[in-house]
Amino acid sequence: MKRLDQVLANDGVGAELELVIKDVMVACKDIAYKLAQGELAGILGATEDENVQGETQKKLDVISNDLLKDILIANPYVRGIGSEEEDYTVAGNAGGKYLVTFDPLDGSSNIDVNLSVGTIFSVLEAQDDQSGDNQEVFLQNGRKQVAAGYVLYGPSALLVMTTGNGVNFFTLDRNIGEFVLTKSNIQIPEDTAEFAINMSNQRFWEPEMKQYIDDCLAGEEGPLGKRYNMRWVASMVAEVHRILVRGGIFMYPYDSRDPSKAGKLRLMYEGNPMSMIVEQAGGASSTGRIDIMDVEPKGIHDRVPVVLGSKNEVAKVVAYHSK
Ligand code: AHM
Ligand code: MG
Repeated sequence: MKRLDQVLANDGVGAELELVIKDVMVACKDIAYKLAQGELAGILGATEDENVQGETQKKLDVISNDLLKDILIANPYVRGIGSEEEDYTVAGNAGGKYLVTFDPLDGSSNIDVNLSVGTIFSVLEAQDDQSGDNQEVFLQNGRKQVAAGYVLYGPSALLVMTTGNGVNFFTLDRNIGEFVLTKSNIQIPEDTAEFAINMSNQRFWEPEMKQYIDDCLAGEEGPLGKRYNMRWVASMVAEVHRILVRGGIFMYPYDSRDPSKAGKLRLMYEGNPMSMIVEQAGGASSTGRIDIMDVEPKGIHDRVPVVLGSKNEVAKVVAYHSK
């Protein structure tokens, strides 16, 4: 079986980027081991702090953030990092070529109930010589990503990643402490009859999204002509992983609960990396109106409406928005 470093070398990934990805994995393995220990490691429960998004931080959000931040800012090739749990971007090495953004523990409402969570990361190249504590250097659209991935901490820990050459699955072999290749060249089925959305927000959606979901619920007799199934794990990493394995469509659309926010999910460390993975696996990813990776960020914590998954179903949702 091939190890992650062998696959990266085969894909022609340069030594510097490889060392950045390997450091992300050192932190992720540590997170995986801590999660597996659960209550025994004393890492469950909330802190008394809120992050910049106004969300209460879980102990494990903070621990995971510190693991990733500490190893990455010490990496000579990392100019800086941006994290869901850091108010501002943090400088690494002034000579570093790469910028890493991450959500250290996504789906964190699942931590205390022992359900799936994940780490999401995205790597960009610094385009000029500004320091990594200046967020301007990060403000590039998703097409500029040179690598994107997530680690899903489920019954097994899985790394799913792309460097622009297709999508591979790696499983953490705890006996040797390495991620080994377990599936390559992942392709998302183009059609699906399975959607994932938090239905409790329905009354806050735009009319186009309401109409699409109403038509899904109408089943065979409705305009979409098929009977849909629904899933909602409340963990984007788990939803995207299900879609990579068996197809589907995941949506966290714009809603009017807080008009200052364009959606719940964040562009630079949730929307963009997941979009790169999904597109590299033959799927599609949109705000409902434009491709997520074409959205120009204005701030490191920008939010974005997300519609991603099986290509033909995403195209239907986009068509509802252009009516
Ligand atoms: P988080 O980064 O604070 O964990 O929030 C992101 C998560 C996603 O993983 C998931 O799709 C969504 O929030 C679930 O939201 P909700 O609780 O509204 O269902
Ligand atoms: Mg998140």
